[in-house]
Amino acid sequence: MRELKGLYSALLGAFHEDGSINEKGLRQIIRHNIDHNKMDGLYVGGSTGENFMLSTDEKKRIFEIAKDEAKNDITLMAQVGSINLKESVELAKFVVDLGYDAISAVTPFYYKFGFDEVRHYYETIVADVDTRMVIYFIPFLTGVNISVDQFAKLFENKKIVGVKFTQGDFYLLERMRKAFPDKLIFAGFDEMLLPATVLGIDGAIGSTYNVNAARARQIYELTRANKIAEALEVQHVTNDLITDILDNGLYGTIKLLLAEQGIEAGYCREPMKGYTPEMRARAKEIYKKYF
Ligand code: NGF
Repeated sequence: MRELKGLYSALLGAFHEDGSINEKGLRQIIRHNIDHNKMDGLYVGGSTGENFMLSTDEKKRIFEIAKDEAKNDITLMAQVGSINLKESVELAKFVVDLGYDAISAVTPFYYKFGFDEVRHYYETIVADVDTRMVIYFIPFLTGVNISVDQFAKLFENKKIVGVKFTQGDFYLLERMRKAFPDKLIFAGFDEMLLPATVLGIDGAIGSTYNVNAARARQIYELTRANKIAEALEVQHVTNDLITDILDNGLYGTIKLLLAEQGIEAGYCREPMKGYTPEMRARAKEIYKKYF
């Protein structure tokens, strides 16, 4: 079984201006993450992949393209979560058949699901697949909070091996680390990679790693080597970059920065907005400033 620990790029979606999948661009982004960024893994079908705006067939096509391009060159984790549980089950089977190394699922969102419903959701997704599940915990977007005691109940299922922790609550992160030394914890906020690493995460999954992989690797390795002051210098530059990216529009700006490197990362999917001339010009400035 392949090691799941390490740094993952949350794979961007690549779309043509009409919203259809840009297969050539998607393949280029995947290769860039493998050959240039030297990532340990790719997180396919997450927020960064604009997954929640796609049809089931489009999600499947992206999972297929990613596996076809990456082959066994990198660890592949597929985000299959959806509030359509039947779709999640179908996607989980689909990616396991494709040979993905692990699955992940966002907590069910929009309706105010109780913990029993959340637990039923995860149990149902993993029931008929032989794979490892990483819970995607992102309460600021889903509104779903899970306590340490509730995580303990979810982790009773041995197929549920970890959590992608996209949360700024470091008290909770420390409690989780202490309570679950054998579970995998992946940090989800790139701007907090250093403190999350201090607290003993097993890896990280992020959107900005598509363009800022070298600095992310430095932060992760320097912190693990206890060179905190040096790591902090790199986190400072990284956070200046992330602040500029967020100001200009997160996923669109990352795509424009990749375009500066000759990668056809394309457009975002509607209703995310297209590129204004100002946004394009600002992305060029950001590129010059940081790369
Ligand atoms: O994009 C978001 C949502 N979060 C990502 C990451 O946690 C999402 C994070 O990298 C992810 O891994 C996925 O599912 O695709 C941020 O973009 C980054 O830290 C900048 O805030 O907000």
